[in-house]
Amino acid sequence: SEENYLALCRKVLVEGTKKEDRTNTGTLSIFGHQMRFDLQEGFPLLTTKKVPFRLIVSELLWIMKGDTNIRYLLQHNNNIWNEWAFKNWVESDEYDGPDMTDFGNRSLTDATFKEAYDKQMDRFKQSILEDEDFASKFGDLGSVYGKQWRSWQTTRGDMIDQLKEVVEAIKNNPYSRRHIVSAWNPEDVPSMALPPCHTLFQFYVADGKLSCQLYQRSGDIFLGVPFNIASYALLTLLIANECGLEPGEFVHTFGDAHIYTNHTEQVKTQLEREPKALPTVSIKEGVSLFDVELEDITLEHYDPHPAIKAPVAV
Ligand code: THF
Repeated sequence: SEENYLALCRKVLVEGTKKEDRTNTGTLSIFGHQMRFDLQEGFPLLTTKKVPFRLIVSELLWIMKGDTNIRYLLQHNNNIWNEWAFKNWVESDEYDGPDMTDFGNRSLTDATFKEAYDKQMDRFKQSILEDEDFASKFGDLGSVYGKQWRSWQTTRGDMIDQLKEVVEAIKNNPYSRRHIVSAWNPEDVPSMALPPCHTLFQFYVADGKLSCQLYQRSGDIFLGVPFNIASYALLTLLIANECGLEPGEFVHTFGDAHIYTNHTEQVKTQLEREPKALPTVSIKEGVSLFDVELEDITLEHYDPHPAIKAPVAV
């Protein structure tokens, strides 16, 4: 239940080690943790702050389509991957605006810079949406989840559609212990801006129920993890639906689980709140996993506490 998430927050605030990180923000961090969510109890979208469910759905559908270009996300008003594509552009020869080095940190501390950054980011988004060539050049994030899940490149030169294969295997050989999808491709990692945080996941069938376990190498507890729980819970619902199974549990296993130091006040605010009843998610009758669209997925009875804003570390 949501209590598992709140317990993780408390644990990291109390026991976490101060640790420098790639983004120079600083974190409180622990290594190795596991949470379980029974999907029969309701849909695990946090209620102690409002989590924007439509962004979770559009991101998951984007990945499931095998898309790696932020254009689809922008068309659905989803800005969560913008910074990564923006980085490609401002570091390229084609970029002609003011210097954007270390834009993530500078836009937090320097108001004048923030204005310039916002202007360039708006220009970037506009170009991605309006200019197809620009989008294919700078909107593509490379070998991220969509690529690894749907078209893993083999050394033989062909592709593996891991998502399709795992669904077929769950249907044909449900009790197999090999229902694995890996996003971690050691050959691609050195050239990636952000190597996959969701390294690998596995499905498990027992008593007519489908469970899923994710190994997350690195988890941004305040901003990313609420998205990640809901995203893999939704994926489990969609695959269970496709395979004629009931949803079982989502098991969330972590490597480095951390709270960014500029999120600690927000976490404390959230911990003062009382969790409410979990919402439910319904999927339109008869829709197949590979054709599902945003409007086929409905969130019901979601009555969260207000959103809590926090800056994302880049
Ligand atoms: N980088 C970092 N530092 N943390 C992450 O969680 C993360 N992700 C993805 C890629 N890089 C990451 C992107 N996922 C938000 C949520 C998920 C993200 C990125 C950003 C976010 O800012 N959420 C806000 C709402 C945003 C909005 O409304 O537009 C929130 O309050 O929840 C790991 O998946």
